[in-house]
Amino acid sequence: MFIDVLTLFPELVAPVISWGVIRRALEKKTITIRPVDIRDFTVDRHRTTDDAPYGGGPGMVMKPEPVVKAIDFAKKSGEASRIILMSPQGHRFDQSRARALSREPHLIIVCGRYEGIDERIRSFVDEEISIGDYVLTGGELPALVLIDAVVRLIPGVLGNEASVDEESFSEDLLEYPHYTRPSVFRGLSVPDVLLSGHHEKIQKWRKEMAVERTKERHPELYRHFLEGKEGA
Ligand code: 4GT
Repeated sequence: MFIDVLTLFPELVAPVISWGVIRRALEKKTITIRPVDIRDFTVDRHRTTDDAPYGGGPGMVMKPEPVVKAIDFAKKSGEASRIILMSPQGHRFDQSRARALSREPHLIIVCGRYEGIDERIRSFVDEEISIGDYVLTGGELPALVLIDAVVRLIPGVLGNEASVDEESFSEDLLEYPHYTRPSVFRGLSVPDVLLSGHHEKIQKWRKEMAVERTKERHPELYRHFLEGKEGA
């Protein structure tokens, strides 16, 4: 997968992609991430990317021309591109969106700053995505959240390719509880079943815990899980 990140702060991207699972995916060439500096697509002497809002009011608005030129540049990589605008007004990002995007050959992710980008940018993107109902100073952190969630789903990126079965049960549920050594830590014991070596009992317990937690802590996700089971 090729991922272009269009931003006024390309140097914000590197620190996040330079570590762990994402770095290894880059090294293996499973993915390529290219920060694209929107400022490189300005034509005036001052390399201007923003301007005052029509109608007045506080703050500055990103001009559409440099952003659209940066999109046109990114599209030239050849592959069919999916162009995503990170924005608090977008559809809420979730695991099923991450799963769908993980099958795309080329993502172009547009990050805004200031009060946002000129409204007409929306004619040049395929979808608008929000990572949650809060406002940040730029779209870069949301873009990195999206990239992290998407990249780990690309086959070969995580070492432990879980079985299709395990995946389908865990997808719409919260994780079951995890434990490692020691078996007693400050008086707190690991549940006996996990020490039993009885694989089927362990699987059953984990699934029950996952379902129970989801029901208690995330009713909306739990409803989604029940609906999925009805469909199957
Ligand atoms: C929040 C999100 C996002 C921002 C989100 C335009 C200028 C938007 C700053 C940008 N805040 N972008 N994508 N919740 N801020 O996803």
